[in-house]
Amino acid sequence: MTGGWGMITRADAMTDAIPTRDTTLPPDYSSALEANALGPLWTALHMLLPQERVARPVPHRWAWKDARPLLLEAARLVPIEQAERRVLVLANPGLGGSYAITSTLFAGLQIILPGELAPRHHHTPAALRMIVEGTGAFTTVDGVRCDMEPGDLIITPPMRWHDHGHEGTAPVVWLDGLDLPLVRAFDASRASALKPAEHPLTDADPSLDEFTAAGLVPKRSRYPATGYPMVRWPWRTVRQALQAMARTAAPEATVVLRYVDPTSGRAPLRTMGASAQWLRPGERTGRERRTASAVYHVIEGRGESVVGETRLAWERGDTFVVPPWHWTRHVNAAGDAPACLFSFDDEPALQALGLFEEEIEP
Ligand code: 1HN
Repeated sequence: MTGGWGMITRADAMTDAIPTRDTTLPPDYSSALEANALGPLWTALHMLLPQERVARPVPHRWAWKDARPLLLEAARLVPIEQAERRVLVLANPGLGGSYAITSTLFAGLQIILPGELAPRHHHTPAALRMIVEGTGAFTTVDGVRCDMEPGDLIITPPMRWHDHGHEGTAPVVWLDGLDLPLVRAFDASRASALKPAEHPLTDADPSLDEFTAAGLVPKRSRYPATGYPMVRWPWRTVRQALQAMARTAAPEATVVLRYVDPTSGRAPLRTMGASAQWLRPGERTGRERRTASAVYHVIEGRGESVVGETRLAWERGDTFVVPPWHWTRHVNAAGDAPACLFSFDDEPALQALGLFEEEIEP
């Protein structure tokens, strides 16, 4: 860990510890620095500013077939009253047990049983949910009832009250995505005290009655003005849109739709963006890399993605992570069926900070 110029290794660059001792200096001087909460920058500069980007999170895939029985077991072992939210955290193996799938993003799989209520709370981190399995559950966001169907995207923006309920007959599972590690880096993470789940004030959400066609937005909304006019993007409509685009796209073109606030065209949340990709039967995409990190979830089909040096095979229900600046391509392994990938990322945060870059190979 110590050493002078040019001796900082990649391993050093992967840790947060700053070498505070320069072994070429008199020990008394180093001790005096430490005693005064001072440290030499020159032993750490190459670690703080490596010549190549270094990402601590590694590419990884969480298989649905492994996670599903463990979620069902959690539902048996852990009462919802005790858990508040019954979530298994997707912990990136490169991040040493932190509650993070990348340095900025959190992902977890949440299970709720019929009849259960997850109480109302709100918090400073933004959250989104991608429904994985089951029907009959709903989430209430600021009084707006959002039904959960597999493949739906639902957001809970910062400080919006939300709770979850389940009126169906079988367990429901969804993928939670939050900007929690980023918010924690600002020491800005905070939640409210709990309240009981509320009876929804509406029986629909704006995606069902006010944003039903692209290019049209209501002149006046019947929903409260919260700054987040759309909170749910039903998979039914997203799939139709992807399929229509795939029909006319050039064979070499990628078929990707971005989820946006339809009134502004901006990402659904300030910190997180989301996309849905359609991979035609047998399609192999070109390679792309970005400074944003992304979490992918397989809504439909099977295939594999090559992320940096790592090959990740996937099928429906699997989740995998693409760390920043890793060349990535996706392959639909099936010759006769499309594959659909949902992803969320921290691109809006990087854009806001002037740190977003991407490269797309032809
Ligand atoms: C949270 O509030 C939810 O509201 C899910 O369902 C996952 C992970 C970390 C912190 C808060 C929810 C969460 C979370």
